[in-house]
Amino acid sequence: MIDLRSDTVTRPTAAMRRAMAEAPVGDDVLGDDPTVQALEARSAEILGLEAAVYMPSGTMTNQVAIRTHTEPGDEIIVEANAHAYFYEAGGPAALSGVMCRLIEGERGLFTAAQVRAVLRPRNLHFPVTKLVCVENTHNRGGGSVWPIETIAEVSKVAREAGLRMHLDGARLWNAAVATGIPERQWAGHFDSVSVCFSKGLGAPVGSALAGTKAFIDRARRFRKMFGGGMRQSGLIAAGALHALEHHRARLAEDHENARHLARGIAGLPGIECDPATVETNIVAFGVTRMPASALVAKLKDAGVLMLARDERSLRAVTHLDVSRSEIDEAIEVIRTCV
Ligand code: TLP
Repeated sequence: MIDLRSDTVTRPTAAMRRAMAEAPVGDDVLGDDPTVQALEARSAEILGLEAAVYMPSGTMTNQVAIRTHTEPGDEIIVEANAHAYFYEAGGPAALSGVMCRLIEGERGLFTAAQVRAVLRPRNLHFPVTKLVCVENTHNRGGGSVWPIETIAEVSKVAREAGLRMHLDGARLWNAAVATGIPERQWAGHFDSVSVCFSKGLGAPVGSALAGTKAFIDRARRFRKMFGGGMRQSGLIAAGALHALEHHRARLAEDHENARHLARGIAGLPGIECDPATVETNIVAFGVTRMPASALVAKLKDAGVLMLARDERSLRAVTHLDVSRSEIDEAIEVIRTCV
């Protein structure tokens, strides 16, 4: 099977497994795991923020961030297709008791003017707005990358209004490689940043939430409350540390493979794909002659796995477990199926 469903499907490499097997560990809830501590310190350093905390998933880092920034009854501003709103099982309502004020973005990206348009005056009728969430790269936007100037403008409007800024940077590594703008420069516009090790970086488990030391101290309490306190988690953190040092630069290969795939399927009958929109490792494309689920089933029978985004579009994600020749094979399979 050529698995293009997600970059989450990658399996640890032999070198990563060795690093995991050899990692020194301890009880992390008791503050004793040196490998988790090393991963947290390295993550904070790469992001240029004071502190970081390791968690089991990107969903947990986003939801703990929202809980840490807010109180029940508050409001957060979030894009309508953002993972934290769209794919996290109602977490903001269930776990933080907050209201979501939605902005409709363009491929997931919105403007400072759109934020300004939803700011509320202080008035006893209104919820108190606390947070603006940004996702970079944007998953449902098709791996789109924000112009850093736009983030700076959004951040300026948010700060002037006394709002905090959270970045869902599950794929911030991809944005950094695609633009040459280092992670810390993006992170500098935010109060909290979530990053994932289990997507393009290829580690088996985990994400980190970073921010000021005071913010991360408070977030640790919510991680415990949400059930994310882990014990000898150095075993999995070692995979993440290995990925941070060895798998960031190679994301450029995934981006090149994604563009290659897009060029290969653009113009096929019943496929709507604009290679110019492929900025990182996600290829989102439309299908016009059959329902997306029907194409997904045909592709699966022919040995290629992809996910339907809705009934009119699919997503293919490149990652370190698919080679250029497998992308060529996938293009041929798609050609046959359509
Ligand atoms: N995204 C997954 C699915 O949940 C859709 C995927 O296959 O792409 N933020 C962003 C931007 C994400 O894309 C994801 C995962 C998460 C957060 C959540 O990470 P996990 O799966 O670790 O909870």
